[in-house]
Amino acid sequence: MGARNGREEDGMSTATIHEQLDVPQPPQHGNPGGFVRHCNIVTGVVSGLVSALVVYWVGSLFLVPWGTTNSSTYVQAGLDALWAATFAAWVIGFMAGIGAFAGPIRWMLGRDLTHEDAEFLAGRDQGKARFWRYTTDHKVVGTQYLVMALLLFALGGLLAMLIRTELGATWTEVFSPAFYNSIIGTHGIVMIIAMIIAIAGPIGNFIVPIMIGARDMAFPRLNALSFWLLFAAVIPLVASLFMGGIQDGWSVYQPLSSQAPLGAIGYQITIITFAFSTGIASVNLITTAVTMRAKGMTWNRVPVLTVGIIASSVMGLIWFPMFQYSQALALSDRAFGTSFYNPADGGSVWLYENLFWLLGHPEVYVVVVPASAALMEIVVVFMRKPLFSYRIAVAGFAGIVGISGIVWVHHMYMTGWAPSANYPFMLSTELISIPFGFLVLVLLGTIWRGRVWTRLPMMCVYAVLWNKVIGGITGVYLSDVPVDQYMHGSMFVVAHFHFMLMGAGLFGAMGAIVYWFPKMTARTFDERLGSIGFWTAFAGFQVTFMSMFVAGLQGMPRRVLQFDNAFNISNWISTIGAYVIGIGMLIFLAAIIQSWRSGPKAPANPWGAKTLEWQTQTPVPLENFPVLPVVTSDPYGYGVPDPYDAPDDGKSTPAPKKATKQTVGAK
Ligand code: HEM
Ligand SMILES: [Cu+2]
Repeated sequence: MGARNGREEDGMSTATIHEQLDVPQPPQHGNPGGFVRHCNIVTGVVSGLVSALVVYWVGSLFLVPWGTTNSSTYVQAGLDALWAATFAAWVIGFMAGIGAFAGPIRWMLGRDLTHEDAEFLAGRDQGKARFWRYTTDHKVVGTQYLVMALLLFALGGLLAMLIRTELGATWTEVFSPAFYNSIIGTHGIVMIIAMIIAIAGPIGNFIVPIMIGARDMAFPRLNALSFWLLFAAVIPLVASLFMGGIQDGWSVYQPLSSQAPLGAIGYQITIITFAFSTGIASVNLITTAVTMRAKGMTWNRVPVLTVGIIASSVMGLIWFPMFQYSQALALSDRAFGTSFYNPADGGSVWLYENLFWLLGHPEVYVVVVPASAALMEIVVVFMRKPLFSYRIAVAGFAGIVGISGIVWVHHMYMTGWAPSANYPFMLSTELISIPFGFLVLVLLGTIWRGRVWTRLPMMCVYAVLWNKVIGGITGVYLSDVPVDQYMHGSMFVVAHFHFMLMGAGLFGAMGAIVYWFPKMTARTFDERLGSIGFWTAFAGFQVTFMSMFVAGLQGMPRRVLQFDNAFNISNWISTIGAYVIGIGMLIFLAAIIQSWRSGPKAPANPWGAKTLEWQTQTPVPLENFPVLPVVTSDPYGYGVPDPYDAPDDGKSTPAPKKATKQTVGAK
């Protein structure tokens, strides 16, 4: 990507510009950062726990006696209200303790943050401590999201191993039915949350601002808020595992969920809080991409990853509130005795299912679209070829954003809600495979006749292409009403969405993490160990879910503890496959941890890539660019003779600058 120096040609820092532009600075009160200097994750957790305890105690004076677990319907309502208030107190108390409200409170008190305060909040000169604080630097927030995603995948993966252990042990029952139910539901929702943040969180936050030539996100403090809200949101979900769990699957259908154990309250508070976190993150990503692009970066020069992240954020922004409402109404029915979903009092369970799936389906594209966009960034670098068609890629994303909101009823063909609507939704569902096909076409077109440089990120492209085709084709089968009449609720459906969410989403995210690892961690990723882990997991994945397709075709229902012996063989094979996934993922995780801790230092541009994030130093300075770049061409001019195009192996010296216009001081 051609770039030249911007306004800050003479290396002026933001502070100097403020002075020159005479930006009035509020007086500095005390040390930079003020109250937030004393806040971190520990003060957050303590403040959250204390708030929860106080609210529980006060509540137990008025609602139900301290320590009540559950009994009659009347007491149940009081108990639900008590725990809803306790979990809410945890979230608000934690956010206060980590310092999330310091900025707005100071503003209200007329003591707005100074430049020094902002620099402190950005984590300047704080070393590793900044990762445990309410830090606004997008690179820190991106790293925090990466660690959170890894933790959630570890929890979701462990639960998956337990599920497969139960299904593989056909001769006995390993877990109690109630606990097994909650493992399935918790596995599902934990993995969904992990997948939603997997790329938009780490890479969206760390890489996108640099990729568009900006110094930070549009709203740095909101950025930190979105991450710490996610942190606070996860705790009630984990707690719910010990409060009877989520007994009715990740979709927590009504009216079952209104009668389920207290764990359901934890789930509801988690989703309500998580929806705020994703909403804030989506607004931030979209505003950053629209308003913070480097000079010269016109829309047709915006890297495709950024376009994919915008598309995914738009879908999240539109549809996530549906999920939030669905749970807020469920909570209200349990704690305040309303009857939104209670047919006996004029409510409707179909209202719940519609609200849930209005998010439930677009959510799969919130996962798959960023993964597809990331792989497009990777394929051009390792095929050394321009992207097959930038326009078709953008059309694919736009098509998915548009159609993804009008397909949700394919999850409700069998509910009896609106049989006459089934066929129009069958049509819209099949239509979405067209823009989805565009994304596959762009990858294949770029691979076609390219000079492949086979490194791990490129291997992920091949793996995801295979999984996408299997997931896509089986999706078309299921979108047909007659087929779904047979397949609905079977293991075939489970295998299909794993091929999409995990096969395309997770394996794509693994490729993206490896590709941007050097820029994010300033370390070189151990590709040998990583490849062993990746391909082991990939092989296990095929075995696990291909045999689940078979079990589904044989008629095996999902979410069952006991089943007919006819399904034994496919379940044994599937369980062995799952353990192989587990081993592969552990090896891959070991490669991440080991490389991050002690991998060789990474050069600024190990892939010889052209997007802006590779044109700045590694480790990336707090301001991202010593001097803001100005863009003069699109980012995919690969294969065009350019002596500057050599991968930075740290040995060969780059060509003299006048060859092509590049960011001054990047190297
Ligand atoms: C280690 C790999 C994984 C294995 C072995 C695995 C296995 C399973 C199995 C066997 C079920 C069905 C249980 C049943 O209905 O009887 C299931 C459900 C589910 N899985 Fe996974 N899974 C894995 C990874 C993932 C990933 C990465 C996602 C990403 C989103 C995911 C999302 C889900 C969801 C949403 C459900 C539905 C839960 C429900 O019915 O409420 N899984 N998984
Ligand atoms: Cu769907």
